[in-house]
Amino acid sequence: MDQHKRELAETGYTVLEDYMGEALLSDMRARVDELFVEEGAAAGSEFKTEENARRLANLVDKGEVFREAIALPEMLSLVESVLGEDFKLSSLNVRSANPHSSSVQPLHVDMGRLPDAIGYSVCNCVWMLDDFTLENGALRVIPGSHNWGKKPQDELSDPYASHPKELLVTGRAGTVVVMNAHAWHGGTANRTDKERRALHSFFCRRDLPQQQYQKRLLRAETQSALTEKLRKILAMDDPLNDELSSAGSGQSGFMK
Ligand SMILES: O=C(O)CCC(=O)C(=O)O
Repeated sequence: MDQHKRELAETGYTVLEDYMGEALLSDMRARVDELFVEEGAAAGSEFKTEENARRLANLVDKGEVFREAIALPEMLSLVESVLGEDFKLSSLNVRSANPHSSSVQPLHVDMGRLPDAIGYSVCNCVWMLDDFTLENGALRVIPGSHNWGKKPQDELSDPYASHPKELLVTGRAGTVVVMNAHAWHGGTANRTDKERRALHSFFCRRDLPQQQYQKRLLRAETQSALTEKLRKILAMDDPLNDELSSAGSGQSGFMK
């Protein structure tokens, strides 16, 4: 774990190979596929839709398998190494890059945020539900860019273009990438005939609004069954979060 923390601190991301285990992976895939069918054209609408990708949102409310995933200790300890102990889940979504989708996401930092006087404020975990390959829309990241203090849209003439320093993060389904989300990153084109599914567990520092205000989105029966640990991760009992998140100001543009 120390090695992962070092990598995350130095390069801005670290890869936990086969972290999910077979049961969690197959349960999550099954639930994701079921939700895409159930929700049809409305899928992702609590958050946003994206050309060339299908999305699901508000997943804490939509399956035990998702609640299990966001409480896994190694992942949380890596998130804590970026954000400090006062962090919370900001949103839990799926993004599935469509087959034959030629377009890439622009290089971006999540929520358009730069590190501030307190430190880092955003951290994203990308759960590979399919193998990420050089062809199917793997995540690209620019190592070290979390410490540049700059946004790609202010620095690059074309944030969609490939960058000389970018690396493609490939891996087997079941692998999880923990990423300091101030690092410049984005999804790439899927040139295959199969979808590329990923779960994003996105965390932020306590003083920021949640991207999806959990207290408003979770059904009463989901809320009443949450463990203490989950209540903390979701900031269910934090008046500051109610103040910050109830206005919905955590939603942002095209990406996170
Ligand atoms: O799904 C991916 O590979 C990355 C997506 C991403 O960076 C985003 O939607 O903000």
